[in-house]
Amino acid sequence: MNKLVQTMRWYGPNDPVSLADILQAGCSGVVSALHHIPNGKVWSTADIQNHQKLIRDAGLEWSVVESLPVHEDIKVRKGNYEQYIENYKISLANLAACGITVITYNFMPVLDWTRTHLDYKLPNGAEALLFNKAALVAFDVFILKREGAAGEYAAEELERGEIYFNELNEAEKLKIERNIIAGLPGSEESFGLAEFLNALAAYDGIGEEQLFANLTTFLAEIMPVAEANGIKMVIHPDDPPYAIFGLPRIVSTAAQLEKLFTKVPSLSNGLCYCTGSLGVRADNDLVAILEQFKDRVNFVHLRSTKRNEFGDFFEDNHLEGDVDMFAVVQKLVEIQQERNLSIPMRPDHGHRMLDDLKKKVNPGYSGIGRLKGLAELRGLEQAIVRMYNK
Ligand code: DNO
Repeated sequence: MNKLVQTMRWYGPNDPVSLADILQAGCSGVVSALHHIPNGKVWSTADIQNHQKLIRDAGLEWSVVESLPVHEDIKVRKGNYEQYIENYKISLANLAACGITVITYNFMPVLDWTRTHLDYKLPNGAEALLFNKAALVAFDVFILKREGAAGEYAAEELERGEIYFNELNEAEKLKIERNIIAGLPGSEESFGLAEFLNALAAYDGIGEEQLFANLTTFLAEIMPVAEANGIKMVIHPDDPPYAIFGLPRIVSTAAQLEKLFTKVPSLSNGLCYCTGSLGVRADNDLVAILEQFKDRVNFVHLRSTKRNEFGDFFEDNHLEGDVDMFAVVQKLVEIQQERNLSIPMRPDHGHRMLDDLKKKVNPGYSGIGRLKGLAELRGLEQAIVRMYNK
């Protein structure tokens, strides 16, 4: 039976988790990117091949690109966007020439994924990533002092944000600021307060409809290159899956995905199905989303979050939290048989635990926590496959 291709994200030679570690974790591939190349520049065949060789020499395959970043100029369709789109097409063709055809990207304005706390202590002493709504409001309204921010929150949210802010000392304020805007691993951008306000201002006058138009125009432009080269573009959902900082969000719900795939129906327009991002919303039915878009799911991030009534969520154990991981993996097992292929999967994030508590780690990407997540997911899939084979 077809089974998920087990991979881990590798940030390149400076990643504290080595390729040898990833191999020992039982992976056959890695998910990686050329992080040293500035956003918008071409990924040359030589650069791709060098990176690919490092991975192959370690006994692994470069299974998926995560991410080929979309320059902000493309998202707002201003400035040098035409050049950046041309460069994007060349990078795609170069990747395909090297045999790499699953390409992850996102269309989140300004910030890639966002968390307020990177060291949320769990009862067992391990640390998880947390999104605390009150901390976000505190930052937005009282630290960043974004114009109009206060008016965008409900009275209770604002009150909780203010209480939260009043209890912070200067060091804590700075830490929250850094966590939110200095750039989490994988984000290609990093901001200070003034720069961040400027970046937000680039979206003045750009609402959901305009951003959607910019995404679908971009896709229409690159689809011929993707199709000609057998490439599957996979869009990563918004994380968190709702508007923050007054910015438009267009990849958060099943309805938005439906709209996207209706507008650009090519099967090269695919989805990076991320349970951790989509699962933050109680109104996202994860199994139904998989079923609905099964022909387009060409990469999978498996992770679970636990939300509360205030809009906070933390990253739970992979098989716990709000995501029904059994049901998700069961559906994935079925889809892989139907489509007769194996879909690359990575355990998305993991707790900082055991020896990793004493080491420098990329938040969310410590070796041991991801190893634990991967091992649990692998066992879950194997058990389901055995049930089908009975
Ligand atoms: C976070 C990741 C994201 C993701 C990008 C894809 O852990 O899931 O950074 O790679 O949004 O473009």
